Amino acid sequence: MDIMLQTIFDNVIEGNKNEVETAVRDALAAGVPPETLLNTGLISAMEEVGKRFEMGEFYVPEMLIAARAMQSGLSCLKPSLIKSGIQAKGKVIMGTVQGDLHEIGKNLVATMLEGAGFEVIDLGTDVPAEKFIAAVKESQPNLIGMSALLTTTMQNMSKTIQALKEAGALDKVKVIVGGAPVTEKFAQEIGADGYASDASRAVALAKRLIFE
Ligand code: B1M
Repeated sequence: MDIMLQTIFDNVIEGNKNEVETAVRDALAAGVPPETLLNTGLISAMEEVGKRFEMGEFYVPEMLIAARAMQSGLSCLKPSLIKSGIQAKGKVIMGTVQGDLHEIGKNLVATMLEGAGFEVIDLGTDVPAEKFIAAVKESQPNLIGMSALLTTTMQNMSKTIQALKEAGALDKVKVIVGGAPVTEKFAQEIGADGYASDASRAVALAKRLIFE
């Protein structure tokens, strides 16, 4: 791995927020493509953090500080990921479902959607069905994006879709789902309109569902 990417990777794992910010800025200034920084530096570091957690080498606090470092890196990268001057193409409500506090993937999807010209209303994490319903009624989006990172909370995607249907909030709105444990098959089973395995596929899916 390139030395700059290795520095980002190592500092995310060690939770060194300031070093990650500096390394991301230096790499951008040196002309490293933002997508490479994102995938090879930041995302792969979080995958390594997950592996260490599974092996019992890392605990929640280490995971948390690594996540903070990753978020800082992502913030530095955000302006480069978002291309300025793009006209909004549609409105998307995003949230991590109830019981789930994981936000990095959801934030990344939101950033990439913004970059593609969508207006994104981010409801945050641990979002109950009622909050999605209220947001649909208030903002009338074209699309709802739900994220879940836990096998226990992915079931809440199904409950949320059900509640949205019962409230008549899905008559004109499509739903897409994603997150590490979520699959295409699961998305179909729960009645979602689409599934994407990563943020750029989520953007392509959103465009397809809204404009085709
Ligand atoms: Co948690 N955690 N965590 N965690 N955490 C995982 C998910 C886990 C796989 C770790 C492991 O065991 N290897 C495991 C889940 C196991 C399971 O359910 N099968 C786990 C666990 C167990 C837990 C706790 C229960 C730990 C505990 O307390 N004992 C606890 C639960 C808290 C809760 O939510 N109620 C917990 C807590 C945390 C922290 C708070 C410490 C922290 C989150 C901090 C934060 O987000 N601010 C955290 C972290 C950081 C992780 C790992 C290490 C990294 C997640 C991440 O940010 N990845 C994670 C291990 C892993 O995933 N390898 C783990 C980077 C991110 C870019 O990827 O979110 O997958 P991801 O998003 C991807 C795609 O999934 C997709 O696009 C993104 C890439 O482009 N995507 C979408 C995501 N959402 C999408 C939506 C879409 C489309 C695509 O459309 C709408």
